[in-house]
Amino acid sequence: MSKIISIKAREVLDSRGNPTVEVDLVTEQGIFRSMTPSGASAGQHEALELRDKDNTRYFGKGTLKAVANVNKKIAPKIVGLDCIHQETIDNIMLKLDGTENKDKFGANAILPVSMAVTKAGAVAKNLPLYEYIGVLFGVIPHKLPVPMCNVINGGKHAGQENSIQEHMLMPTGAKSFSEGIRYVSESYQHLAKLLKEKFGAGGVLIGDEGGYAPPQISTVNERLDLMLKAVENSGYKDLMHIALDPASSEFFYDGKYKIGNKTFSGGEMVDFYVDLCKTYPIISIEDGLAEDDWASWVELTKKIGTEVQIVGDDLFVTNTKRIEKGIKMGAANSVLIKLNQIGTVTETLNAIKMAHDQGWTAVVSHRSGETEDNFIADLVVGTSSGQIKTGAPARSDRNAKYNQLLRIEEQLGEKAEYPGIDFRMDHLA
Ligand code: 2PG
Ligand code: MG
Repeated sequence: MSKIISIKAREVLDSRGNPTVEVDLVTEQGIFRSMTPSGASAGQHEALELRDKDNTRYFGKGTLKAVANVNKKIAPKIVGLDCIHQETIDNIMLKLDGTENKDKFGANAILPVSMAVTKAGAVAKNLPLYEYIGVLFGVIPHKLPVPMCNVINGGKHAGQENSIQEHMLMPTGAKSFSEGIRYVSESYQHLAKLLKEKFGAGGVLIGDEGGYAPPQISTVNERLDLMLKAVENSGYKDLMHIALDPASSEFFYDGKYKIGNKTFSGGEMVDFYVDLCKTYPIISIEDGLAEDDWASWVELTKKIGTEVQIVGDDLFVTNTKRIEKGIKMGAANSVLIKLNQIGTVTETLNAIKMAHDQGWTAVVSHRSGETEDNFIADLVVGTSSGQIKTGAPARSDRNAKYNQLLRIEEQLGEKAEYPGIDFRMDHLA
């Protein structure tokens, strides 16, 4: 038995300086701490993030209600249980909440408890966290992910309107995770050099996810040209691909998409991506279409889904009901995975399973508002998902995850595998 002795939540700050919920869960084996991240370009169908709405504190974004829900309502029902029963504990919290969207407690109250239970369970079983997640998920983990590193930030993460949100490098030609993250880091430094030469110090403003957010350029072509130049200057030409997350629900108004001062119908948006993929080595597009524009998703997947990974984030919100619908319609071929979109570890694992069972990929992701909690690094290895997006290789809220992956790679030693360019093919291996 590894009984949960106590659970205590408190309000702490995330990477944007907004309040979030931290939980300390105590067993005889120690204190297990987890924190909830928070999105800016959040999907409308996500589980509820409970905010106090008391405008005298943190502009109404306080999390004292969520904290109280953990301390007063969740903890009394969970303390005394054995932490190795992840699914049972998650189900108890779901039942106590009793709503479809975690409206009563808030996903930001439920999730840190759920993650802390997983961390305690791993220690109770004397396993590293990724291996324990592997046990819960049903794989023997040895696969490191190909990182998607957001080196140019746009959209809401950079204070820009009607612009593509994330421009990411994927080191597909590297031989290992550590080599890949080095390629990206060196390219990121070269990119800073190019931006400084072009625009001076104002060119290297940083966005929410640690990437540059140069206000002087706004078109996706200019951004991608600079990224490719930086990659070339680093000596990694042909060893990197590009992934995009336009987060297009943010520039979708009354059935039309607006980028800069150009307006696109769903069909025109699809053609825009088809053309862009002809010009640049793009291998993954997330949220190219808006969260309820299912028909355009189907069209994009039909047109380029064989060559390009089509990832649903706001579309699926890590929710098996929406993923199931997407699978039936052929609306994508990949699911973005964010724990706090759904609110428990068990439901997150089920979402990944559903994707993998269909031969779809799953991309484990951070939020734009992050914390020092590096749980997702173990999650991506523990589920053999093979891809993680967690920002630029800069800022400790982002590098906390990359650094944990470096440690896991070291621990796995000879057994560690890195899928490289085969990240879509062998995610079931
Ligand atoms: C996204 C995420 C993370 P946010 O859109 O994929 O990059 O952004 O957390 O703001 O929703
Ligand atoms: Mg997204």
